[in-house]
Amino acid sequence: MSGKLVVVSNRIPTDAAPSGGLVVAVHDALEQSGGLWVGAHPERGGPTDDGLTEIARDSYTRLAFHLSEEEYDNYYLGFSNSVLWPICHGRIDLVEIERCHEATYLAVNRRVARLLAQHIEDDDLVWIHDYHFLPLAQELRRLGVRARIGFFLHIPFPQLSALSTLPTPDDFARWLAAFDLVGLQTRRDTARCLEMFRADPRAEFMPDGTVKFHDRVLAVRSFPIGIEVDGFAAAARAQQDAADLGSDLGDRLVIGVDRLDYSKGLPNRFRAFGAFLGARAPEDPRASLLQIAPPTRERVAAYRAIRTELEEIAGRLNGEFATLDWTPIRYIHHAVERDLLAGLYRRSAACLVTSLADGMNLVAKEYVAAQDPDDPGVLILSRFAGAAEDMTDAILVNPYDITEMADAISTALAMPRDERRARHEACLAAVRDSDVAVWADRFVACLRACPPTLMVGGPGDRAGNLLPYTKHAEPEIQ
Ligand code: ADQ
Repeated sequence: MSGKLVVVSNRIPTDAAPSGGLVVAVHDALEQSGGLWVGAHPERGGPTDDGLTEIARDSYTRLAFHLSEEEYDNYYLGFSNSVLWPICHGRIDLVEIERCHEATYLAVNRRVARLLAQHIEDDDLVWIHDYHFLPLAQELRRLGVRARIGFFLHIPFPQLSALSTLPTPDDFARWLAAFDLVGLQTRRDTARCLEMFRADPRAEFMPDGTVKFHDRVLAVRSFPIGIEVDGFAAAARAQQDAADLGSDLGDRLVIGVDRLDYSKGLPNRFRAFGAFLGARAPEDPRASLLQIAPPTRERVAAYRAIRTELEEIAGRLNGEFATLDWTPIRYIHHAVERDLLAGLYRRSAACLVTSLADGMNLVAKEYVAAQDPDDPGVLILSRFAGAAEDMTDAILVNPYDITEMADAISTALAMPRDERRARHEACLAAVRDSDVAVWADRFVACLRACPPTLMVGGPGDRAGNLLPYTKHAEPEIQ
C-alpha cells in the first residue's frame, strides 16, 4: 500500500470548500487519498523559519509557509514572474535579471524543502506544481528525500534558445532531472522538453523513452489539464434560468475572460474587434465585446504597460464606433463570480481566446462546457494556446494576424446552427477527455508507476545535511 499524497503549489486555498478547476481537482484527489497540501500563506510577513502553519485539517491537512515582503518581491514577482514567466511565454525582451532575485528564489526553495522534508515518508507521492518550485526536488533530494516526486508545469515549456536567457542556463535541466516525472500540458511542450535534453551532453535517452541524466532517470509526459465539466455546465444552465445577467448586454455578445497578462494577446484582440467593426455594414446587427480582465502582478512594469495600452485602444475604438445606445467594447477590470461567469459564457454568441502563448487556457474549455448544445456559441481559439492541440473544431486563428481574427468574428457570428452544433459537439468531446479529475488521476497513477529513487551513501539525513543522490531504473538489490 503506497503512502500519502503531498501536493505543493504556490497558491493554496484557504476556504473550507475551495473553488476553481485546479484547486478542486487537487482537493478531490487529496480527499480520496488523505495527505498534505503545502503552499504560501496568503498573508505575507509572518514567521519565515518557524515550521509550517496549519491552515486547515479535514480529510487532509493544509500547511503554509510564510513569505516575507522581500521574498515576495524577489522570489514571486522577481525571479518567478519577471524571469521564468517571460522565458516560458517567449517574451525574453521582458526578462528582468537581478542577482538578488535568483538568490532569493533558490533560498525560498531551499527553505521550503527543509520544512517539507520532515513530513515526507519514503512511500509518499509528492506532486509539485509550477515554475515557482523548479529547484524544489533537487533540494529535497539533497536532504535525503527518496519518495517519488512529480512536477507539473502549467505554463508552456520554454524554447531551447530562450533558456539561454537564464542567469545559469545549465541549472534548468538539472532541476528537472531531480524529479521522477515531469508533466507538461501538451505534446508540443513534451517535444520542447525532450529537445532540451537531446541538446544536453549530460542526458541520454533510454529505450523506454525515459531520460537518463547523470545517474538519474526521469519520465517526461503530457497531461492536458481540464475543468470539472459537468459542474460548470450545470452552473451555466442555472444562471440562464435565473435570467439576471443584465438585459442590456445585447444579442450579439462576444466574450473574452483573462487575467490581464501580456501573454493573453489582448491588444491584438481589441484591434481585431476594431477591424471587424470597421468592416461592418450599417445594416448589420450590432455586436459588443465584453472583456473581463482583472489586473494581476501590477508591481511588474510589463503588467502596468499592458493595462495602459489596452485602455487606450478600448477608449479609441469606443470613441470611433459607439452610439448613444451602443457601447461596442465593455471592459471590466475585476474578477467575476464563477457562476455568473458561467452564465455570461452561455449567453455569448462567441468567445475570443487569442493568447500569444498559453500552457492550456481553461477559459476555452469553460466556454464550450457552458454552451447550450442545441444552440451553442462559437469558440475562436489561438493556435498558440495549448487547448488548440485537441480542440481542433474551434475556429483556430493566428493571434498576430488582425485581419484573420476580424474575419473569424464575422464567420462565428454568421455561422449556421448546424455547423455550430457540429463544431461544439467535437469540442465538448475533447473537453470531456481532459476532465480535471481524469487529469489528476492520470498524473498520480503515472507517478506511482515510476521506479523508486535509491540514495548513494545510505538513508537520507532529514536534519539538513546535503547528500549525493541517484536513481536507478532497476529495483534495489539487497
Ligand atoms: P491562467 O494563466 O490563469 O492559468 P487560464 O487557464 O485561462 O489561465 O485560467 C484562468 C482561470 O481563471 C479560469 O478558470 C477563468 O475562469 C478564471 N478567470 C480568469 N479571469 C477571470 C475573471 N475576470 N473573473 C473570474 N474568473 C476569472 C495558468 C496557465 C494556463 C493553464 C492554467 C491551468 O497560464 O495556460 O491553462 O494555469 O493549468
